Amino acid sequence: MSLPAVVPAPAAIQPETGAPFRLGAGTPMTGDADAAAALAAIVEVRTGLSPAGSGREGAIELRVDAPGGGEPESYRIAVDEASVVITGADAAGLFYGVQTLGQLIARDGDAWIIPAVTIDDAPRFAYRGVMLDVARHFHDVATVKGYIDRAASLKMNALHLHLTDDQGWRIQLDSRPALTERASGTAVGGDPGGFYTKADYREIVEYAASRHMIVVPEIDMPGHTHAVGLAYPELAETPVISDHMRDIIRDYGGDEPRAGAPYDGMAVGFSSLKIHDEATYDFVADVFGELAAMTPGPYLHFGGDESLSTSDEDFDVFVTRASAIIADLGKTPVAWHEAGSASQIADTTIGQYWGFVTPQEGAGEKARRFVDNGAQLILSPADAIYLDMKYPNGPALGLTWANGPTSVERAYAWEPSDVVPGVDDSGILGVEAPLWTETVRTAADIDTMAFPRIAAAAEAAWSPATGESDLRTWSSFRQRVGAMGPLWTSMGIGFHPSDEIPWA
Ligand code: TNX
Repeated sequence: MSLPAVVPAPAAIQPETGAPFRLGAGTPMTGDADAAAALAAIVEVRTGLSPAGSGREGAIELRVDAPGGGEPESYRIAVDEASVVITGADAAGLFYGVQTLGQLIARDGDAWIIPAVTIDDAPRFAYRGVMLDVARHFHDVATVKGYIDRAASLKMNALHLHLTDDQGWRIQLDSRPALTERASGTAVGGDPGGFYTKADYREIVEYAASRHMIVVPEIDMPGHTHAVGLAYPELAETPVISDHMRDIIRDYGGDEPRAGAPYDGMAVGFSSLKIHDEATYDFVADVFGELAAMTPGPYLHFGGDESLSTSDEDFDVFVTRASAIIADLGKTPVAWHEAGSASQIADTTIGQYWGFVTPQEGAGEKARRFVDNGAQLILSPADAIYLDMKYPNGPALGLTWANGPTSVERAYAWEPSDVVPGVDDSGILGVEAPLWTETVRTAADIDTMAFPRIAAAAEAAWSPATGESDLRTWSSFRQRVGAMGPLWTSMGIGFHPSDEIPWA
């Protein structure tokens, strides 16, 4: 009996000997109404069978049930000829069981079946994220909802929105209206900008919650803040044009940044908020105070990456104060790993590691500081799961700085507990795949860059550690991902048809 393909690999999967369950028009679904609606939508998209049809051939039962105290987000699936039973330990677990069941649906001649199988599954890490950069190019609410659906189908539970950068400010705030009035109109390459109204943001948060995802808003500081200066010039230092910047401008084109003018290039590291001015911290408090009230999830991300024109001493001062402001709001601060260099960062701050799978130039030490403080890390190793890196033999889209091009195999073949020396599972909150959008303009571009590599990140985040499951090998993964082709196509996902994958 061959093992049905599931991505990310489940903790335990056992093929059974009996006949498969036959899916018919109108197969009754009983139990949890939300889960039944989610499953009906997947069945309909995958098979064309409408759950409202007639003709009954067995039954699907969906329920939340954990009298024995199942792990959060865990589920069990039992399929035989007569029935399909999905039991979630909680609503999220039931939702993930539904996602798995959607992957199990297979063709059998003219019919649709679900093979007889037993699956017991639970996540390895609590935080499983994707990041979308809506600052370099703005992506509208419909596109974000589509990305939420895609990520949730792979059991991701966090959407990190990179809401601000040098090129634009994308979230409307009542306390600081000039940000979107004066700093949201442009994007990289002279493309149009855009921003989310507070109602748009609420809509995204609610849609994400309906797919068991939290939203993690990022306001990047103290660098990556040229757009702030368009709205509030008094808060911003004059752009610093280093030799490094001139190199980047030469490689990627674009003009040098100028104070008071929108920046539409791709260089980084030239902007900084004023560090020794109390007005800056009034601004930080206004921005995060308003975001805290709009964001039910526990995390507020304050960036802290690539502040190349802020001195080390000033960076230290800023990180200390910004992290304290967020902690005082009752939220958990998150920062890119550079902030780990600060002497007094709030000790609850989660670090997001974006160095390489093998840390270079002190990145591992900075990252470990968050764990030494008693907090944890989110791992986003750039040479593995930066979804904005070019593919080998792929489309022109994407960058290459992180050892790119990045193959699907390289996105897959790394183990979270081997990245930062001295940090094992207890110090790892989870895994997140960022998608920066300097070259990524449309929803179709997002699909191409994300799929199939996003599945590698999902498996690192959800599945057992490398070596703890026969499924956690590249040869298993490429087969299982190949089997997802028809499902992804029916979901409208335009994946990159990488020649590394045996597509079904
Ligand atoms: C580095 S990774 C950045 C971003 C760029 C990205 C492009 C990180 C924390 N900062 O500003 O968009 O590279 O890959």
